[in-house]
Amino acid sequence: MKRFWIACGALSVLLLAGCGGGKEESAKKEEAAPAPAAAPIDEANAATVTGKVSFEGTAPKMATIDMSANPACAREHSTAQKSEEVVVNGNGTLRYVFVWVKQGVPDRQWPAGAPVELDQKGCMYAPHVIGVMTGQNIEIKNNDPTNHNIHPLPRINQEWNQSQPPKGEALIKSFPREEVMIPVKCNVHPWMRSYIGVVSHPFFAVTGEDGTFTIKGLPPGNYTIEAWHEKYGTQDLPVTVAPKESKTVDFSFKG
Ligand SMILES: [Cu+2]
Repeated sequence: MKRFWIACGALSVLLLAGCGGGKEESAKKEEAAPAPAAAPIDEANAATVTGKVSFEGTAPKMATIDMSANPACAREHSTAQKSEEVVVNGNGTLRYVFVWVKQGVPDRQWPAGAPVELDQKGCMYAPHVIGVMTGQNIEIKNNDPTNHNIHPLPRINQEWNQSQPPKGEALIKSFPREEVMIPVKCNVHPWMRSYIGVVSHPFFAVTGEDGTFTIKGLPPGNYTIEAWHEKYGTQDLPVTVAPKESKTVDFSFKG
């Protein structure tokens, strides 16, 4: 640490600049290290990877959530809610699997999409799993007549928590670093749980009611596709796509 400050001081003299990581300095850093040259994305040759995530075995019984201590939550439901940790679809596939291209995507600046919504409805997060790009906005809504306190628990990004009043204004948040996955909890309602996948490119998807995923717009190349599930962990599969090619990559998790 001492050495750092000495070096820092010497540099300050040379550069006539401070060493506190001020706004000006970080702006300079960004200028000094731009993203790799942004050749136009060759959409005409883009490839697609699709697939499904099957579930083998017996689906575990999910715990019923007891909201009785929080009438404002309980009143929002006509039937008891179950944990969404494992949701097996009617067609034997697994829901809420985050599928992303883990390796092989060219290092460049990819355009981020519109904000992704994360709602708090009936004291449940909806949807249970979302994906965003680094820097892409997440619009966090509170549709409930009660307070929530949203609290992401990242290991790489910065942790924060913020309370949100009933039907309050949406919070707009983003994460600057790639992180698969960030668990999210509510400091008020211990059963509330969601996951956010943050990826440095737009090639990711979350399985829904039919257990399938589609990743479009991939440059031709060799990739590792990873499927992540909160209970069953991760699986990686390789795939090679030629220009305009569409390939299928199927995953299977055992219960
Ligand atoms: Cu809550």
